[in-house]
Amino acid sequence: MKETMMRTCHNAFLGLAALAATPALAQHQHMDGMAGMDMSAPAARTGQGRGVITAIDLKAGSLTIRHEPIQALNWPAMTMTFKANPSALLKGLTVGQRIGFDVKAQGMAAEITAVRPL
Ligand SMILES: [Cu+2]
Repeated sequence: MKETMMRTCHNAFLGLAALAATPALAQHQHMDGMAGMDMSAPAARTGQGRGVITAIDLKAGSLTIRHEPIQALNWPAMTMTFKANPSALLKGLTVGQRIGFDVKAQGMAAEITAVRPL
């Protein structure tokens, strides 16, 4: 019992301490639906991913990718929408295309900063 409580406290502390570098999974999964939530501003982190484009929104300058796990960001595989920065990255891309990409994540916002056709 004591051990369980210790572990719980320890994990909670680690979770808080790691927020800047490694947002909790739930935070990432809520990225699309809780954009208005006020989070403290963690440092931007970057990673590289691979996945298949499932939607492109030229008007919004965004694309949706069914991506593989991104270890550098501690993200599991999922489908999510990214802002393309710059939006010109979307030029020439097609739905169903498999790409490699660079992503910059800061709090609830995630941007694609580079795209490489695979
Ligand atoms: Cu994701």
